[in-house]
Amino acid sequence: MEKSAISDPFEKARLEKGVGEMDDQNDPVTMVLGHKDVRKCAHNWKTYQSGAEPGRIVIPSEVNIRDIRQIPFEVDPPMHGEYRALVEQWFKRPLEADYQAALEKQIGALVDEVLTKDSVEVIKEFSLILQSRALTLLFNVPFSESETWISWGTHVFRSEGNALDGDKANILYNYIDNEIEKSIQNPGKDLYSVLLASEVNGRKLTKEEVKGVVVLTFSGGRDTIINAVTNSIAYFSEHPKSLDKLRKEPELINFAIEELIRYFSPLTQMGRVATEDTQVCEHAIKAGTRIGLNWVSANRDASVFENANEVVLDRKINPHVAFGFGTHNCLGATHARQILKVLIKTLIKKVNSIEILDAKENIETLGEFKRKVGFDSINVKFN
Ligand code: HEM
Ligand code: EMZ
Repeated sequence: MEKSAISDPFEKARLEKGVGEMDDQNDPVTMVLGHKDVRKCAHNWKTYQSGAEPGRIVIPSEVNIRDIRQIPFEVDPPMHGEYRALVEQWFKRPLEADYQAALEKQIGALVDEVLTKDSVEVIKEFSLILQSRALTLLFNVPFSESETWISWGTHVFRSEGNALDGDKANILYNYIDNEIEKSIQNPGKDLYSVLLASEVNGRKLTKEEVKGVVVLTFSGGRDTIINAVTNSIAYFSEHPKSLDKLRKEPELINFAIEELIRYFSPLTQMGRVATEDTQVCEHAIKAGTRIGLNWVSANRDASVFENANEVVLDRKINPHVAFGFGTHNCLGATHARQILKVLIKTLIKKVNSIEILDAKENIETLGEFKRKVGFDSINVKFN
């Protein structure tokens, strides 16, 4: 099998039962697997809430390592809408020409650098750096901040081997507290200052609320982007013809981005807590227990996607849910799409081929299911 291929472990359960069971730190999850059911449950925030105990809708649950509520992610309507309205425009800035030009400069320089090396470990020497640098644009802070962020590694709450890591979370929290104080003393045009100046329900946001938005901006867009970038490099390495096709027909790039995101689905699932006894696919869900909106399984649903297990680069109708669905759909999607667009355009311009030297897969275990997320490490040579 190709190294860049990602198979679908959920097919049988999706077809036979529509759900799959997994335990997570003694707080089991009923994973919803079909595209229609995932969208239905994501839409139904009254029955399946996000505003539970902070950390509980994340799988693996983060209740033991944080008590800060991430905003707007762990808030339900109507308050969710109030918060979201504050940041919606800010998260659309990646569409601006200046933002794109800065991204092109950053990614161009990084690709030039890796082209000079005999071997590049893509995660640490490419994707993590790319992600951290690009995030300085979203925060609107100096480029040099990215050096600190790179030192945190690929996940802000997890260490090597994926163990939840409270000490690591504290590094992030202390950093953010400090940045918030700096912005209070000296307001600027950065995300912290903008949030500190904004109001909900006629009052200023509290420091705790600002922190809740900022933590989410750091954590939501980190391993997801790193996986998307790394998996894209692996894919184009093994499919040079796809890169040629995009070189000749750049009008297909936007379709290719959606298709790669569908195929990789960098965020496997997100949980919700049931507020009442209910059912999914005739499977009882008790009030107070968790379901998982399994985006990755929904994105391989053959009743929606023809040749669901293949990358169809120019797939035209692509209602994937890799960025979620409904109320909480990904705020960072504009930034993520822009990164992939600039990455692909830069590869087209500067890179002839990419050779995989060796790779170690990153496999998530979800009950009986084993899902490949991407790589723990992957060494390549850029030519
Ligand atoms: C929400 C995926 C990149 C920030 C979500 C959700 C998904 C997702 C599936 C829905 C969660 C839910 O329904 O509970 C992804 C993927 C990404 C990506 C696949 C990259 C390829 C980013 C980036 C940022 C970000 C770069 C910011 C820097 C957020 C935020 C939310 C969110 C703030 C919550 C929105 C809300 O609650 O209204 N993301 N994400 N994401 N994402 Fe992303
Ligand atoms: C949470 C989540 C956000 C969580 C939209 O997803 O991303 C995960 O990587 C984090 O661990 O805390 O921010």
